Amino acid sequence: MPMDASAQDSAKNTRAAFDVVIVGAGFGGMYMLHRMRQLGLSTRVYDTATGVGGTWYWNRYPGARCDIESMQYSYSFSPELEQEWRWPETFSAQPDILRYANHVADRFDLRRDMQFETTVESAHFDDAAGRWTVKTNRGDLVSARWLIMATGCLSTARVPDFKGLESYTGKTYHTGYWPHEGVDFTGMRVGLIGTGSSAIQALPVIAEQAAHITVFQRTPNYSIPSRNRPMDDAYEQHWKSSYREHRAKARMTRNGVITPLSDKGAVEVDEATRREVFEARWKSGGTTFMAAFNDLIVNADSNETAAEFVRQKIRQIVKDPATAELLAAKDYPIGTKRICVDTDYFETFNRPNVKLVDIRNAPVEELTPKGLKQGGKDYEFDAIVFATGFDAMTGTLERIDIRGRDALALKDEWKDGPRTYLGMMSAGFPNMFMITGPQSPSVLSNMIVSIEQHVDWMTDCIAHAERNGVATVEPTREAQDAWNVHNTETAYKTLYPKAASWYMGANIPGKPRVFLPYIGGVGVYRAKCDEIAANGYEGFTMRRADAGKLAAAK
Ligand code: NA7
Repeated sequence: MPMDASAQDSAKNTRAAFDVVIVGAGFGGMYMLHRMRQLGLSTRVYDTATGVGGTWYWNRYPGARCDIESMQYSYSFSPELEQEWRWPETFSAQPDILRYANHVADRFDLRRDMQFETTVESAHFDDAAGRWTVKTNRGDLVSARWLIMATGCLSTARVPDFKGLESYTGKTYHTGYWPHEGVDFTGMRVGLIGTGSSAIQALPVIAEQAAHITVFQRTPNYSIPSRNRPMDDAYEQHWKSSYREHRAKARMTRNGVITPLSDKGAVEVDEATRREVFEARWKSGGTTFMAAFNDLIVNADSNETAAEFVRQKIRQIVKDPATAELLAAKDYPIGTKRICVDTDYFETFNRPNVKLVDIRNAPVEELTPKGLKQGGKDYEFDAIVFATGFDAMTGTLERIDIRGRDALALKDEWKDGPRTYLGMMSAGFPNMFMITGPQSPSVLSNMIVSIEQHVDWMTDCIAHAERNGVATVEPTREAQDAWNVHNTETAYKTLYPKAASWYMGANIPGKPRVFLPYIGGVGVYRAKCDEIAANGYEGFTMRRADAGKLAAAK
């Protein structure tokens, strides 16, 4: 029987040696490959998927859409690409972003160094050789000097460990692993578990098809209408005519997004002004609602004014008062779980075929052959959709058997939470970089801005090492400890730790409760990373092959 292309690749590459191995062919892995080629380094990218796109490859659920504007959620590294690509809507739908990822892969001829349908199972550092040995599920056993984890922040989808899960005989879907051929829910009775961003986007679309849909809500979410619309030519031109200036500005913002910011706190203005400002933001739509005032994530009183504004909107939109009250989040500050952006989410609860079930105090007891049992009641469903989220930021890295110096296991090192320097490297794991790793701005930012910043910084660091005969680069424990303290202290100056969110690891039973991303701001973080590089890679130890140190760690 003829082997398929990937199987042939695997056979060919068993025991190959590369300069660089990249795990993941999403936006991080694609750009890293492009930069490594510019350095003349031989590189191999592995991905479990059949194609590029990462998050946008997997999350194909109905309604999946980016919550950052199209003109800002794109690569900035190629002015030609920037000019030639046209986004059809102000907020891009998943198929358009995946089309863009494929276009980039073709345009920069990336696929020839990529191997799909291949999962990296382990990566072990060989101290004597100063190289990583990488094993895949297809039998590849390759080595590389540099290991780049471009594994994404939300790439390990999670179905809760419900009792009786296997007994259910209907169809099950997770929003993060949606079938490529799509799902037709016409005439079906559907159960939807979860009310995070994915459920909020999927519900209005599924509700249009399904005979009936029951939404099981553990925690209500704050959501702002996206006001998505077809791309306006003048708006597109406004961006394209000065992309360089816009990109430079975005890189120094708090979130990597250019947003009209306020220089006032919500409690500094009178109620009528406050209301007017919130109304204007609600009308223009999107996550910029949280930038209506400059103190919404640090001042509980200010935050409450924004939260109450959204609750009032929900009460106006949702006709049944009891349902509206259930949908109105009250016990955590707005924005401290990622704020959602929707198209007709709250309106969908006015449909006769949609029912909300509050499961906060009465969890799903078990799945049954025909559906599920909750609150002592049996529900029957033809399909159950799990919109139950991810083992965010650390889950994918910890599932790979990563061992550094002296066979140190990453998951043991991180058992009390991730330990990194700048969210890019971890002490004991030389030459292993994590693109948008935990303790970097990552999920609190425009991911593409943060990806490009990490890839460019890592490329400079690798080039510096290659030029200077450096065999290994690794952070010192002191620098790493200081970054961990700084990460936590910065988070606790805000209201974020008050929510039981996936930012805190709270969605996974047993996961340590530590604040995972870095909240100091994209611009501040970039300046810090640049300063560290300019100071001779302060906090990193660079060892030559002869074991001499190039730069003393400070
Ligand atoms: P999220 O935001 O993690 O949402 C998952 C939802 O599933 C959330 O409402 C959870 O409730 C709910 N959930 C999780 N486990 C359970 C159990 N055991 N029972 C009932 N309900 C449960 O994931 P999304 O995919 O929606 O979004 C992830 C990110 O993608 C999003 O933030 C954007 O950045 C894009 P909980 O709130 O934990 O009580």
